[in-house]
Amino acid sequence: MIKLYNDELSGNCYKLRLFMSLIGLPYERVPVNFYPGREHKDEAFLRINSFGQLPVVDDEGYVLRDAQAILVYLATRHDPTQRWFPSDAQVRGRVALWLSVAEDITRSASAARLHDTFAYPFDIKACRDTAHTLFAHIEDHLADGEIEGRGWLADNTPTIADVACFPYVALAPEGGIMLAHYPALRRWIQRVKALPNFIGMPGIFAAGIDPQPC
Ligand SMILES: N[C@@H](CCC(=O)N[C@@H](CS)C(=O)NCC(=O)O)C(=O)O
Repeated sequence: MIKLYNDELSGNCYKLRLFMSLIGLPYERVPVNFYPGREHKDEAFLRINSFGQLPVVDDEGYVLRDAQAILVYLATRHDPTQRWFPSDAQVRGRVALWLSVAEDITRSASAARLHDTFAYPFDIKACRDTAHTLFAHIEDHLADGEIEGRGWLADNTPTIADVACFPYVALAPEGGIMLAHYPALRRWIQRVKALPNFIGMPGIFAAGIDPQPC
């Protein structure tokens, strides 16, 4: 069975928990305490991932790090429908583009959350400014898509691009990045939450039970 080296509060680990839930893939969680334990920097974990970062998966001895890379692997190897990473060349190109944007979101919106929730010494203004620049682009893209009849980032149906970008957009208010000015982005969040087998995480609630809609 697939092992996921996991912290429940990590949005990058959640990307994979969410995706494996969406495709109904069983897995086992190996807890790694990110904060305050810093177990991702322990010698034992550095032997698994010398970058000292979560998440990592181990699929019967095939060890892979990086949430985006892992999404590509899981969708290719374990999704019998092949819907989440379609083989069409142009769709794949767009998925790759949004996987790259997901990494930019991690570097900005996730960093702002780490600053505000765990006191990480990041330049909070720069993190928030970069996140807002990205969110404004995504807002335009999604609003255009709605006019064209496309509700998802890379295609007419959800792909791993949506899964990769979703967590740190939805968690952005925890880093002081409010979503009030991004209505299309908020509608997309609700569409993701309405997917069959959607699961949440601390700070991301299933559709209809948000205590504080953003
Ligand atoms: N590109 C990596 C980034 C992973 C990442 O930043 N993980 C965080 C936890 S959510 C981490 O381990 N940070 C520790 C560090 O970067 O030293 C991915 O997408 O998986």
